[in-house]
Amino acid sequence: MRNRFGLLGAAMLGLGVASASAQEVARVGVILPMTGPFASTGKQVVAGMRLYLAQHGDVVAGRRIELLLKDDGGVPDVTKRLAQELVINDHVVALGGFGLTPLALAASSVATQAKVPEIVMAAATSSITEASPYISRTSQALPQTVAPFTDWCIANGIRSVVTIVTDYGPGYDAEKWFKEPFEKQGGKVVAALRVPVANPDFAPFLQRAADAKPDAIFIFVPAGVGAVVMKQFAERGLDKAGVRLIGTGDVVDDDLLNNMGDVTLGMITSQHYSAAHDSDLNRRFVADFGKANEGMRPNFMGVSGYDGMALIARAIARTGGDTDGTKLIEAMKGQSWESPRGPVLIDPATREIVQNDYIRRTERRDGQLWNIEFATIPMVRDPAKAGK
Ligand code: VNL
Repeated sequence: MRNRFGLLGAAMLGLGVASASAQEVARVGVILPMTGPFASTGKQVVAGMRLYLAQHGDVVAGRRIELLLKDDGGVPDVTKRLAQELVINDHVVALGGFGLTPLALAASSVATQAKVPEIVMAAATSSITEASPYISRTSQALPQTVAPFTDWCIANGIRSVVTIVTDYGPGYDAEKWFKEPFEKQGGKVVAALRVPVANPDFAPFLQRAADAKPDAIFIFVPAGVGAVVMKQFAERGLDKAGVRLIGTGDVVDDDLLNNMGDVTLGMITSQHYSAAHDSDLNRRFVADFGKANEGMRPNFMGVSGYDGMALIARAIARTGGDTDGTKLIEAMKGQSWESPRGPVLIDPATREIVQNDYIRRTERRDGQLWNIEFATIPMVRDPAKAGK
């Protein structure tokens, strides 16, 4: 008996040592709102990250990637504390997630001081990547989505617009990057309305906008909020009254779109990802994402989590398994690959994602609602950083 245990013990010890040296763990700290009003974003991003590892394997250059998921509930002070704990106690090699702009900004000083890459996979205010030289992004910068859309509006006879945005960073970006290029091309923003972040009631804003009788109402709200907008738009009878609503894809995000109903039919939006994107890679992404998540459809947050994980894995591969934070962020610069959204590139100068913008129309196909891409503006750089 003794002998057998002795042998077994030695064998286990031997195995343990061998696997530890062959595959050292590289932990990635993932901080997301998994509870509260933005939980849909947290759920999407982490599902995307996990799917990437499931499809590609979790060992890269001899490092086994392990995700440590933390819920910040959407509270910036909590995000910062969790980032500190993950860096100091868990020795994470990178931080990922960041569901909202204030949350991404809250962690930026931790990334800078600890020299640990912070990969933003949801938040979209342009200035975020300028908050730390250790920040890169796989979601979007709002101006990337909005500025090209104004060209489409002008080309399609829209001349007067009321903008409605959520009253914080990405909303200000959307408002500004609609107004400036639109007016430069002869359009006019006749009113710019801002709706509170917490418990928003869109009805009075939609009514005010409609009363101004613009050619269209342009709207930005963060992911997870669009269903309320569309419900209140329909309740006021504004769709039946012929009021034209256009916006960023955040309003008709794929996670919620199918339950929004016919009010969305024909809506034109601009964004970098639709689950209906026509590529083999995307069809496989959507199918595998659904299989792993009880039929959930990926939205632009899901694909950003997937690509955020891709970026971290590609950087570890490029350094040959060296997880020094400064080497990792360097190794992220200039990376390019095919994403389920289309081609993407990490701009080496700004660490910002460069990607296609698509103009889409919401349509019913086979009984389901989809955002069908019908025009592509290729490889858009964040115009807010041009010439900086
Ligand atoms: C932000 C921007 C958040 C766009 C979003 O969804 C979004 C942000 C939560 O920067 O806070 O769709």
